[in-house]
Amino acid sequence: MDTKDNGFRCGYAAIIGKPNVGKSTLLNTLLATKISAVTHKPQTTRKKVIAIYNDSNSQIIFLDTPGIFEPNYELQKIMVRIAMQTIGEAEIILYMIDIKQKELDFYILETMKKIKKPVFLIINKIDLVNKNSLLPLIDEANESLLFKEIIPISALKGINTDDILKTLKEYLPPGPPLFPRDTISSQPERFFVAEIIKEQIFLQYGEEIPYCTAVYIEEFREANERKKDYIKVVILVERDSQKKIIIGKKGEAIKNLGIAARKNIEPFLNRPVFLELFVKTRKKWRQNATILRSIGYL
Ligand SMILES: Nc1nc2c(ncn2[C@@H]2O[C@H](COP(=O)(O)OP(=O)(O)OP(=O)(O)O)[C@@H](O)[C@H]2O)c(=O)[nH]1
Ligand SMILES: [Mg+2]
Repeated sequence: MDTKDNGFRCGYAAIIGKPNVGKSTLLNTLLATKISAVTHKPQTTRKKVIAIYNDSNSQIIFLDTPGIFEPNYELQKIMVRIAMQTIGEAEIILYMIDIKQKELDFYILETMKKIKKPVFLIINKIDLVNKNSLLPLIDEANESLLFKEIIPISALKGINTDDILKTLKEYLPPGPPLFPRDTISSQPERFFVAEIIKEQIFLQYGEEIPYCTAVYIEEFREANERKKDYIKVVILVERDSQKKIIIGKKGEAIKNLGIAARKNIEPFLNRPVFLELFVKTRKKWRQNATILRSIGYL
């Protein structure tokens, strides 16, 4: 199909906002695929996630970002930097807030003022409140004059999410697709495999464990027709006590982690895998630029 002169539209849209507002959930709903990690805990997303929406007359490259918040240590600083840089890469910004937030976040609003790009305000989780409680927030947003569009949605229930696609297409520049139209991401499979394992760590372990943990893929060997892919995964922790918790009594916890991760990796890759998990202690890895670089954060 010739996509040059037939009204085809293509461009980048970044989803930004505080941690836990539902950015990654929106991405999954818009793509009707589980692509970005979602948990009930904040700071689930640490790296930019690229997901490509394709239909007959558009290609929208969505950039999911880590939440913007006051960072305390190097890893968190990097996460916020990634989110801010991603704003620069997109044509349109989807600034998402949680309806329960009640008011707009001052720090992020200040940033919005400096952006010379269309910003949509996406008010998420409207399934949790009655419609009337939306009105003060919409008034405040209108008065700020910062937003080209204001779209209340439920990312989880898929309420009004099609409006985002429809409206985005009106703002995207005309032009041919930048990626092949059957592509769902420009990031490699191993990136998503690490994301799935990290998601399971967030879901299965309590308190500080998820935040002291990083996952990276040390080896990813694709199998020939009969065998399974072999994936060797390293889970970094900061202390030996955390390593013990990850492994659990008689290795029970890490075994369950492996099973749950594999259950999610196999449908994603659409093939069976052999997953091997190793835990390594690296003191203060979250502060260490060399380690952060070696595991792909810098
Ligand atoms: N009720 C309700 N819950 C939602 C909705 N959207 C997301 N959630 C929940 O909010 C929590 C956080 O969702 P995520 O998509 O991980 O949020 P995020 O903004 O990507 O979070 P970070 O990656 O940590 O910045 C999860 O428990 C979601 O199920 C929604 O529309 N309604
Ligand atoms: Mg996220």
